[in-house]
Amino acid sequence: MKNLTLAVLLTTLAILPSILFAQEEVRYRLPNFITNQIQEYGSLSETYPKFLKNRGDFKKFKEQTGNGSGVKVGIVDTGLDYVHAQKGGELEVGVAVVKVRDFTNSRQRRSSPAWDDRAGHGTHVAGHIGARANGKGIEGLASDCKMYIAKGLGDKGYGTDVQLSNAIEWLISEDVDIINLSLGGGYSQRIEAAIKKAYEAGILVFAAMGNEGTQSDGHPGNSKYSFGITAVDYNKNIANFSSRSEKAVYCGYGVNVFSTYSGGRYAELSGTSMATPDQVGIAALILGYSRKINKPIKNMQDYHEFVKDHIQDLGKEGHDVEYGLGFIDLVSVIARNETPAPSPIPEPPTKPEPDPDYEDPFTPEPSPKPTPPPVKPAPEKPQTPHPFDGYKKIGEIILDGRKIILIEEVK
Ligand SMILES: [Ca+2]
Ligand SMILES: [Ca+2]
Repeated sequence: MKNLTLAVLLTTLAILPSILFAQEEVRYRLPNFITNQIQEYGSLSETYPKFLKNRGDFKKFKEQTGNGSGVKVGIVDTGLDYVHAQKGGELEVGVAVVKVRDFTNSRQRRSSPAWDDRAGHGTHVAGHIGARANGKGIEGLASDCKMYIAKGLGDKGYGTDVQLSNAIEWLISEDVDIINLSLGGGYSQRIEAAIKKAYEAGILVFAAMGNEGTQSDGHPGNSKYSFGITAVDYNKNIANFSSRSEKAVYCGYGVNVFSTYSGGRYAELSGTSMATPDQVGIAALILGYSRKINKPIKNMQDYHEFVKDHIQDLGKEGHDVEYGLGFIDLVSVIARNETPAPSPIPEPPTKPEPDPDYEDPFTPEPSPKPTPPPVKPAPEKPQTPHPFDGYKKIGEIILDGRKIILIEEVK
């Protein structure tokens, strides 16, 4: 009898968490983002996008900060493009991307795994943060960071709060430092609980404010456990589509952002979905830098303390609904903390070691004949002024309600 009572008690306890969340599933989605142009793979030598070039001497600040080295960035989005992810690709698995996992029960296809990004959005976010400096495609903000990709939004850009909170829980268990949430919806207790847990674990959570173009905000961008991000153009003017909110904390470049896309392609997209990884990439640099100078940032309060005197106030004086606290001036953050290098002794070159965290998502597949990647000589040409130079428009298609301009190389 005693045992039975215990069994009943244990069963009741097991049910408790689901009682706590006795609510309907909440559907979350990508904020409506704007697709400007798409470019085929293989046509780019490495390009430095404006989100890098518009911040001054980016090569110097990448070097000074450590380029995100050792910083673990989690992304909950539509997955990772399989073409870009394959070894030798732009977001080569095992270097920039450490782990990839599907939480949406997407279909495993003959041509690609379940975690493949068939929407393009998640790959765009990932490239903005961490596309490798590998001589092709683009270079991301913190191109030496480690990315953990959780596919919490399915192939049509939607996910339930159950899928998304599972994805966030996984990232917490992987001990990531930062989480990117370029998504939004109505309030969800599950999501709130998951990001509160991340917050309490000292993870910096960044979330998109939404693309309503009005004073409004989505969850979890409006949560006190996240940094809500609005979008500005390269002149640091608020984007017309960006949601405005009292809950906005920082703003980031989110207009005409050029990054990696589905099918091995590249695309220029606009949205607070793009402004969020812009701030996550900057945070990865700042976090790595804080460790380098032995003032490690351990939580969101620390982060705010570290940057607060280096925020360019925009718009109305002080905090405002359009820009939040403003635009973080990375160069100023470094200049304040930078001391003249005391050691003239050059450090011995370190050999790259295999990453213990690296989980090869390709392992289950028996590898066919090893095909050596085509060795291309490093392009001698200086970088092209704009990635679309030399292309002409050949048509337009509507995909998932978004206009996509097709372009082709002009020979
Ligand atoms: Ca690259
Ligand atoms: Ca202001």
